[in-house]
Formats: sequence, structure tokens, C-alpha cells
Amino acid sequence: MYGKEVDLPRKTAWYGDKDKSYKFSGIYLDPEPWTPALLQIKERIENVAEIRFNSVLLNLYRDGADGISWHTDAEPELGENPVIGSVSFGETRKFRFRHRYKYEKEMGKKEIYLTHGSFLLMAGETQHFWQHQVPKTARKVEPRINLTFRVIY
Ligand SMILES: O=C(O)CCC(=O)C(=O)O
Ligand SMILES: [Mn+2]
Repeated sequence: MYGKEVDLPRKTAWYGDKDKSYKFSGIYLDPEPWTPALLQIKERIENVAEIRFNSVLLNLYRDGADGISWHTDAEPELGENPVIGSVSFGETRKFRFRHRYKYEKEMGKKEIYLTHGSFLLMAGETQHFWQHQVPKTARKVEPRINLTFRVIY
């Protein structure tokens, strides 16, 4: 991202409206067509977030060796203030934020646990100032599926 390489040990799939293709970490992804289950989840979170999403990236974290390193979701096709609705299933995993310009000592530790069925909304200027990651863990953990619904312009 931003021309930098990001460590991506996880399995991904991309679903969305037909015309919304997306360049993710140097890989062009053409969306799979929506499935009834994905549309049902999309509708649930759209009602909560009051936003219409047009695509979703699915991440499968098979075990603790899978994770995603520090990054922002700030590709140009996500617009000025990317809106990302994140739904998690399966194993609880830690989700961390760090400020891009300030030290953690100043900001305090920002981490949450994304549990089965949880919904996290990132919006506004979050991607301008905060990076996020799902760290790998040495703990023995079950698989986790995460859906990041996005608005592609
Ligand atoms: O798995 C998660 O909770 C986050 C995934 C993520 O940051 C991404 O796909 O951009
Ligand atoms: Mn992300």
C-alpha cells in the first residue's frame, strides 16, 4: 500500500457490484457477484451505519500465523474519507490502531478484541491518522473470517 509492501498471510476474496474492481496491494481484483448471505449481512450493517456499501473484501485467518501488518485503507478508489464496515466471525482476534504521527506513549494503547458477530465502523478521517493491524499470535487459535465492506468510487 502507498507503494510499500505489506505482509499478507491470509486468504482473501472480493465480492461486490459488477462495475467495482479494486486494486489491492498491487493485485487487481474483479468482484465475485453478491451472494444471498453477503447481501443479508450488508443490509444489517447498512441499517446501523446508514451507509450503502458496494463491495466487500473477505479475509480468512486460518490460525495465529495469519494476520495483517500495519496499514491504512487509503487507496484512491476509496475516496477522501474511506468508510469501512468490518464484521467478524469465528475466533476473537486482537485489532490494534497506532497513530501515524504520534507516539503510543502519548496516545495510549489502542486495541480492541473483535469477537464473533462484532461490527467495527471506520469512517471520517480515521485512515488519515491511524494505521491498523491484526497481529499474528503464538496462541493456538481457531480460524476467523473478517468481512470489510467498503464504498468504492
Ligand atoms: O481482519 C480485520 O479485522 C482487518 C482486515 C483489514 O484491515 C483489511 O482487510 O484491510
Ligand atoms: Mn485494513
